Amino acid sequence: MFNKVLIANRGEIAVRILRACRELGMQTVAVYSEADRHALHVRYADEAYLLGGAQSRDSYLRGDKIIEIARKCGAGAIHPGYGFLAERADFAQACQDAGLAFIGPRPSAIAAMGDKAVARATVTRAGVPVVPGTEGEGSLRDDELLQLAPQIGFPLLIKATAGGGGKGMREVRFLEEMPGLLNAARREAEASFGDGNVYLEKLVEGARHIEIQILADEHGNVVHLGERECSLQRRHQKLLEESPSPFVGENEELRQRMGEVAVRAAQAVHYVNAGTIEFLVDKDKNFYFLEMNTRLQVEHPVTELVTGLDIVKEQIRIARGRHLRYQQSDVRMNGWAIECRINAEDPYNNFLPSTGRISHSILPTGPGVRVDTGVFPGFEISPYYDSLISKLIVWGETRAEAILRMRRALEEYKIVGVRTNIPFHQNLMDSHRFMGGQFDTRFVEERFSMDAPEEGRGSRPEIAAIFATLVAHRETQLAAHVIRRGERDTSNWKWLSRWERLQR
Ligand code: MV4
Repeated sequence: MFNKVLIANRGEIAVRILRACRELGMQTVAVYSEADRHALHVRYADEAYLLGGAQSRDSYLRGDKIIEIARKCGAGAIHPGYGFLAERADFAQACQDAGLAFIGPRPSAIAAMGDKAVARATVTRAGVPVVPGTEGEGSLRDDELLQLAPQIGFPLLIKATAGGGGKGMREVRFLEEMPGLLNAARREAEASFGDGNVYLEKLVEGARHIEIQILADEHGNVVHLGERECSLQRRHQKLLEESPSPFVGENEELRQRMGEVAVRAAQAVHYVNAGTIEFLVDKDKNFYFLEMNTRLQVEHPVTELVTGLDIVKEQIRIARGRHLRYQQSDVRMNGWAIECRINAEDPYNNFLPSTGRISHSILPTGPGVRVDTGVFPGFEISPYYDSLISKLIVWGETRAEAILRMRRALEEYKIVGVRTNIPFHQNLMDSHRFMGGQFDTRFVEERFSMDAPEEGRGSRPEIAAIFATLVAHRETQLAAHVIRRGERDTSNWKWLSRWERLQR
């Protein structure tokens, strides 16, 4: 039985996992890259070991080195977080071979769900609905796919079997354009995954992306923790998630059916630990299995806030061989939670990543507000990793209260030094379609536009420097004086001039 855990990740999720370990009384080990010497997860852990260079392949992807460190320092388990090694069956197997607990599913479950064609075939046999498309687990040649396409019907999608995240995906509207698109999809899949295999699915238009969180122990017990609405995304990057889904809402019957199907999909691969089943849900509320994510997900906190469960602690308990302490009927969803992903990117410039040092920041706090972050003032946002600065998560009794609370929290949030997508989220909170819960996966890219940027934004860097200095000296007082509830416009620029007036 382990009581020392190595966290094979960085950023906000490494800190999140460290906190769960701390609460469970476990000892913690961090690993880090050259770029992360001063990172929060390194400071937070009991011990920390350098892996190598800033590039992921020299550090966080070095499974061999990570296992060696775990053995040397006496860690009994590895938590992979998300990304990096989290869904590598070979890494999970190597942990097992080294006598280390992998805090996640068995290698066989990762592999079965990692190949999307195998996953489709496996869950279909378990009675889980999938989008009509090609069947079976074997790889199909172009001539076979071209022959099957008219039976499936157009428009359809070519998808990579090794895929996920939309890579190697192509929309086909008619047969004549299919050979070229097959070529392009195979090439992209080969370049991204080293595997050019593809399969076909009928295109479901105007669908929502709704996923179900499940937990499974080693003794055959599986429960679901309700759904998350994940349709608000851009180029396959989720930007906002909520639970419940406004589309499922009060429809307990739909929630229950989706939950039962998700549990069946997990059971089909003898799943253990936390996992997520992604569904496409069409206008008529038909739902179809898309894929299963065999890891802890970025957006897990919204489920935590509505169910009151700590998913990471549950993962650790499960990996220690414990039984789930509750049945499906004990799981209740209470209130509403929304998560905004705060990214270092410029929403006024095509969401271009923004790098640099966070000179100052003020985090929103107060009732119903949670911020999961791995950065702090002085931290350098580098181009080596994803642009996630933090996750701002709020809880409210109702969706309306959660939205109002999110607006309040976004106003309080101040980040100086890099551009962030906070203005995007503020615009989104004001959007009538968002407020009405009327959006699908195309909404952000096709129907949403930002207000014009505020005057002066980005034009006077010296003011940013002055502002930063002022904040450094008067951080708490400044916040107390200037931030008033209900003031919509609290951009850094207006905030500065108001502060200056107060000083006169
Ligand atoms: C689909 C689909 C419509 N019909 N499959 C995108 C990434 C991959 N996980 C699956 N994806 C989709 N598969 C069928 N048969 C639409 C998407 C899709 C999507 C899915 C979830 C979240 C956002 C999306 C954005 C565009 C397309």
